[in-house]
Amino acid sequence: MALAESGAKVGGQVIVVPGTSTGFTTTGMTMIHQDTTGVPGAAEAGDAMGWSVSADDYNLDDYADVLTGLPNEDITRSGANQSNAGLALLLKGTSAGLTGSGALSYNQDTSGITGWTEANDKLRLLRPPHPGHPRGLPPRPDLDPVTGNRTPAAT
Ligand SMILES: [Ca+2]
Ligand SMILES: [Ca+2]
Ligand SMILES: [Ca+2]
Repeated sequence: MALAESGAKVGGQVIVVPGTSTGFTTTGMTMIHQDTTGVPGAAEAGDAMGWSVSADDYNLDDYADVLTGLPNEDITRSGANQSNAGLALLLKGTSAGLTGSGALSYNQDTSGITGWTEANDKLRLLRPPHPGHPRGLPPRPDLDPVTGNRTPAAT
């Protein structure tokens, strides 16, 4: 289970609470934020990391990963600060749980993503809901985990 919570870490965080046969437990609970080793950027007040969370095995290694949105992350574009442009972070799941190592960051200036970074874009999750699925986001290995675009077929 992945939880987003405000009021704990400045800038927000994602907390993974392990589930057991008898319910959730704080044993092995993991908190990841922008000051966690390996996570791009830095935790700043108001970033709102965890505003959105989506757990899925995005890289198909059988460990659940977490895609989380930071709608109030500032992005520098062409030397100018774009306030609240927004960012999405993809956090990697491992056999030992969620980790900051290998975390990827995406904003509208990331190669392959349409549009560009502007103030108050408030980009969160880039992956659109799956058509026909009421809650969206079932595993779709044929779709780019971030943009939702169909990935080119291997040749
Ligand atoms: Ca930040
Ligand atoms: Ca994975
Ligand atoms: Ca934009």
